[in-house]
Amino acid sequence: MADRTILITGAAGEIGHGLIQALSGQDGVRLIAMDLRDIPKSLQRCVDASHQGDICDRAFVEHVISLHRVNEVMHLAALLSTSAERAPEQAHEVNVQGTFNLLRTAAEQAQSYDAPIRFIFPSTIAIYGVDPREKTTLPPLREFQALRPITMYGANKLYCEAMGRYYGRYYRSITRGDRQAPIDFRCLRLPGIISADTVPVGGTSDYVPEMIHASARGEACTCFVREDTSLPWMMMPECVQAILQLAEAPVLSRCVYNVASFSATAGTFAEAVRKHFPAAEITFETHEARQALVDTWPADVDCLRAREDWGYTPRWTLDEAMREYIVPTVRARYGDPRSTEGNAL
Ligand code: AKB
Repeated sequence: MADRTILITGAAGEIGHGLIQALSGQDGVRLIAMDLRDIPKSLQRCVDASHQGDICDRAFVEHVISLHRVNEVMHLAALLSTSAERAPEQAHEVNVQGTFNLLRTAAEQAQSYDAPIRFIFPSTIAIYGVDPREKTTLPPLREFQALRPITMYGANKLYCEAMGRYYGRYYRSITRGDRQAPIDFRCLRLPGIISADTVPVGGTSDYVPEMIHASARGEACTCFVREDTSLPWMMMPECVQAILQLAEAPVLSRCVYNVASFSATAGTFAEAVRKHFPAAEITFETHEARQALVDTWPADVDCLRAREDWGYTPRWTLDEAMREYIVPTVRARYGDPRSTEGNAL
């Protein structure tokens, strides 16, 4: 039997793709993919089993977890911030009830086999809520500061962090005696993530990946936030590596960790993109409601605890990431936008 049987929810999403590619074929690892959407054939080939279905359906979640005797969950399925503001009740259902179904079922399975289940939960900078007037003067936020989300997505994720901590530390504390808690809950608060392979949908930090992919395809792009809007960022390979490192870390002093590689404004990204794609047509036209969301997310976060506890280290600065990761990958994908030849793929 494999040492790790990992259930990946939201497997067909951006992070799911990256994680499955990184874990596929590793010794002692069985991968079980789950998604509401069709799981592309190219991903199905990299996993041991895949299931299409809804994490809100408790019977389905129970069936998959017990069928494969899952001992690790990487729970990526979620409605992101912009989608969640468009359908807040549905977001609550997916982001909270779906997470609860997974935690509860995993806890039951852990108890029946008397072995805790590791549960990796990507949270977000949207759990923070800073005063927009103070945003650019605040020092990088620590994990316990400014926990006042203004979005449904941020509120959902913050609550699920607390629910995970409960299952990981305090579950049935009055009656449990000296038995260990059923869930080994580990959470990263992710910044804006940029993938050179995929374009995100439904997030509010999507303006940077949109700008990069449109420019690489030779298309014009309108950025929906102001040029001076700053957020923390990391590249997809760094995100995947951080999730794997956290999942494999032996001992942790806490459940929740900030991670990010650098902080940058939308204007700085536009300059970096123009440097590599001189014909890029990037304009700025503020969407006030979406701007208001990112104005409450911190410009930077303090990652000291992740560095100390499990050796998190950013791999790239913005310039390095453009040079070593983004530009070569998008050029291989779309071709050179100045070329008159048809673009690849
Ligand atoms: C979003 O924009 O909703 C996400 C996030 C910052 O968590 N990318």
